[in-house]
Parts: sequence; structure tokens; C-alpha cells
Amino acid sequence: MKKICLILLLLVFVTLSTKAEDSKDPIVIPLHNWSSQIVGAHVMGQILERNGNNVEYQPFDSHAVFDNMCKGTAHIIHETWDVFAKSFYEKVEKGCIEIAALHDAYGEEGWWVPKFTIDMCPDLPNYKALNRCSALKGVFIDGPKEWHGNEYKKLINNLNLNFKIKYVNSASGLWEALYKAKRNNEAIVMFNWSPNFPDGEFDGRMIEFPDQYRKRSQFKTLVWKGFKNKWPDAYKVLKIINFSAMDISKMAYFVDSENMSHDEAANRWLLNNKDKVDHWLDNTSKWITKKKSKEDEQKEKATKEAAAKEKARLEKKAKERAAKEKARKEKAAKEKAELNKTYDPNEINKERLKDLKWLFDEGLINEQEYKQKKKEILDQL
Ligand code: TMO
Repeated sequence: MKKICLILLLLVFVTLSTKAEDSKDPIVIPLHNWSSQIVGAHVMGQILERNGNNVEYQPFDSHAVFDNMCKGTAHIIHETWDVFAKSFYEKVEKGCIEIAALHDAYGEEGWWVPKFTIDMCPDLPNYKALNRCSALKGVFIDGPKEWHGNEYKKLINNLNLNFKIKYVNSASGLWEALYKAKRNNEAIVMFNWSPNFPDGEFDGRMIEFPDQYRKRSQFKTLVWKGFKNKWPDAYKVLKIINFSAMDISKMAYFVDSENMSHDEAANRWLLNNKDKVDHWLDNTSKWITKKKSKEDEQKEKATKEAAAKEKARLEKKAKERAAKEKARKEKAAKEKAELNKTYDPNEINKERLKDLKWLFDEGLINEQEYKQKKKEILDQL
């Protein structure tokens, strides 16, 4: 009896002390070809590193990646835009991909117009106004060809849109087209998504197509089905990481508007959201007791200093930009005023009336002629 008790006790002890540990194998985090995803991937990776995991970043095609997720050669996807739903839902159903968490953020992608286009064609963003908006010249600027297959060709056919598709090679090609249109005061309708950096800067709208053509869905964190067993602690962390639309938009903004590298942008986001991230980690139990090493502290201090420096640089840049913009506006207003002064048709017509009166008073034109001409001028005033 005593012996059995002892063995049982031993068993309990062994079971408790061999509590599952995360594998030291790297967690492979895929990178795609738009900014918020790359920054978000680095944010997740850094959080997992703080958790003691090894991570590795690898570029993958944003559709084919789900095959790799099923094979276990890619492990986490967190920006699940609706364009990919077809590619991953069947695999979720099959069981080789698991939905680990939902984010607060919803995403929508599709045809998009900035406010300056809406100002040129006020019936936008209703899709019926597209054909009537001659300023758009019948061109839709799409992202890289591999993003949407035939989808927008079908949309154009189904809705009888008089539009041709012009593809760009990368996401940054889209932003170049957008900034160029803005500079040249030209209308543009282009592929875009929200949350994304132009949300704030360009105050744009998605084109309002009939519901079945709108692509809106909630972001989910997807993991390879073996993730939970291989990295049980990391899995807990992934369960609690939750991005809002603002988080995603900011991640893109740091890169596409503030010109940071993806890594810098991830650091910046982590710094700005320190409390939130600490809270996530505290809630996964292990980190409460984890003490910061000297090295960690120094690293943190260096990151803070770098961020402060970066902030000062950006503020200076913003100030310079604002001053330049102000000077430009003042100059433009002055030029416009000058132009109006010289060419104000009313002023010219008033002069012409005076001349006419003089001609009549001097007897150089007769009364009938005077009245006729005067009427013509007055009609123009
Ligand atoms: C998947 N994307 C955000 C580029 O539309």
C-alpha cells in the first residue's frame, strides 16, 4: 500500500514538473506585400520573443500561404482580409488551420475614392455615378495583378461600368498614383482598403456597390493546427492579442506616410501601446514573475531614446511641412488675388461702360448705338 502511494505521489510530481514547455523551434511568421501586415507580423513576433519564443519571418504569397499553414511550414496569419476567405475557410473546415482569436478590427477592401475625387463628382461614392464621372477617364487603378484575379473584370462586366483596369506592381505603386493625382488635381478611383493609412490623410470612401460586391469581414488570428501543442504558451499569447482598426491603420501610417522601416514602425507601435501589450502578457500568467534582465532594461532605454529622437525628427518635419504648406497657400492666394484684380470681368466691363458714355457724350456714337452697347455690357455684369 505504502509503495503504491509513493508511486502515485511520484507520478503526480512528475506530471506537474513536466508541464508542457514551448518548443524551441522557430515560429514562422509570414510576411506579405502591404505595410500593415508586415508591421503587425513584426509586432506579434516581438511579443512572442518577449514570451521567450524563437520566431522567424518569411515572405509568402498571400493566397498560397494557407497551403503552407496546412503543412505546418507557416504558422500565424492575423490580417485575414475577405479576398482570402475562399483560400482559408475550406482549410479551417478541413481542420488544418485553426481560428485562434478574433480581432476588434474589421477590414474592407475594394474600389475607393479620396475626398478630392468626390469633390469633382459629388454623386460618388454611389457606384452609379462612376460612369458619369468623366474626370475619372474610365480608368480603375488596381493593385498587383495577383491580388484579385478576374474579380474586378467580372464586376465591371456585371455592372456595365465603362472602365479599364490599370495594374500597378506593388502597394507603393498605389500610393504613388494617389499622391500624383492629388498633386495634379486629377480625379482617381483606385483599389484600397480600410483600415489603412489614407483613412485619415485623404478622407476617402469605398465605392458603394451593391452588397454582394462589398468585401467586409472581421480579422481573425489563424494558426496551424499543430500550434497549440507545439507552442502552448505562445498559443495563449496569440489568443489574447487583439488589434483594433486604429492599430492597423497606424501600422500602415508609420510606414507609408512617415517613411519608417517595418521594424521601426513595429517598435513605435509597441512603444505607443506599451500598457496594452504588458496587460496582454500579464494576462497570460507566465510573465508576471519574469524579471527583466539588465540587458532588457538597457534595450528598453535605448528603444525609448530612439523613439524620442524619432518623434522629435518627425515633429520637426511636420512643422517644416506645415510652414511650407502655409507659405505655398499664401503665395497661391496672393497670385489668385492678383489674377482676379487684373482679369476681373466686372472691373473691365465697368471701364467699358465709362468709355461708352464718353463716346456718346462726345457725339462719336448715336443714342441708339449707345443704348444697345450699354445693354450688352450690363447683361454681362
Ligand atoms: C489584402 N489587401 C489589404 C492588400 O487588400
